[in-house]
Amino acid sequence: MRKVVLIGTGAVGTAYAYSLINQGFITDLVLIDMNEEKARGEAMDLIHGMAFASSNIDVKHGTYEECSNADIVCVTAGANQKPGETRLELVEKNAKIMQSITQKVVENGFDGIFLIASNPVDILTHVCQKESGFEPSRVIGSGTTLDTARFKVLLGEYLELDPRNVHAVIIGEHGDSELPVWSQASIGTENLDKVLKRRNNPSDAENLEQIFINVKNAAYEIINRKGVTNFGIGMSLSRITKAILNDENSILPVSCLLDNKYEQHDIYMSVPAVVNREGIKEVIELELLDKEKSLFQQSAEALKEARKNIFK
Ligand code: 6V0
Repeated sequence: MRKVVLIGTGAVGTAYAYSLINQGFITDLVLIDMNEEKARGEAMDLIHGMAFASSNIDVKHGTYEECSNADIVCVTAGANQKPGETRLELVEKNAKIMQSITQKVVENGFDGIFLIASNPVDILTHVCQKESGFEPSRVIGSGTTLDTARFKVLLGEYLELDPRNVHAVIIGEHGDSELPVWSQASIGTENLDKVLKRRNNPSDAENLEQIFINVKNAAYEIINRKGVTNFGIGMSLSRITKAILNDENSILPVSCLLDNKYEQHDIYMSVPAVVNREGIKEVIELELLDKEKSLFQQSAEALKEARKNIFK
């Protein structure tokens, strides 16, 4: 059995559920929402798609009791950004929601891996870890998996290459203070700098900087147009879920607890980490340039400032 319990059946949760059932690597999916009828309706809708699914998945709406034998509990509940609102501005209302959800999940005997998407995801993942008392390796935030996906796609488009051949990562806060690790970016097996030297295009530096700005502002641009972002994050969450359930040892930029890594202590931020059946197997410490280190430090400071009323 590979069972996922999803808490929060809004735009993000349902995109995740839809992505999961289309990929067919789970056996059981339970939907929970404070709006029980919404969870029920979403489950009904997904169940009807089973006639066309690649494998039979037991989909239903349910209660927190379903967490007792779940492999993964994914939390996508909480308020989302309104146009112009930053992720960090959601912190106080969503921290309370995260605390109460975590308590209910743990009270019901959950012993698997928490996967958190609710924003601000770095802080809320830490709230979940503290509230649950779980070892940090079993409490993972989606972090900059989505931002990194956007980065790879936009770089791939610019260089006219398959995004899967773009190896580049966004680290730090999933939000306005995130940063690209240009120094470690590679295309195929070649360092990006070498590729750029060969291209010898004087506009590259400026265009690449604009690509990062577009990545950073993607959520705002999407929300201004459609009100929410959901498909990209839904697919990012199912990618992380697959890495866990298939014991893949995949390197993904997820939000994880940094303790004596990147000169940080007791803070959840995104960096590349090895993800497998146990959760976070290893936090990878990249060799950053001084400039990148300083931006990472600024990102940590922004998160600490935003969480100061949450962790006193
Ligand atoms: P939405 O569509 O309003 O859905 C939220 C759902 O949560 C609703 O169905 C609510 O009824 C439910 N809910 C609220 N409180 C509770 C509770 N206490 N218990 C159970 N259910 C509850 O929001 P949307 O799905 O757009 O966003 C959900 C969260 O994901 C927000 O915090 C977003 O900011 C965040 N996102 C995170 C992303 C990431 O990359 N990590 C990306 C996009 C959005």
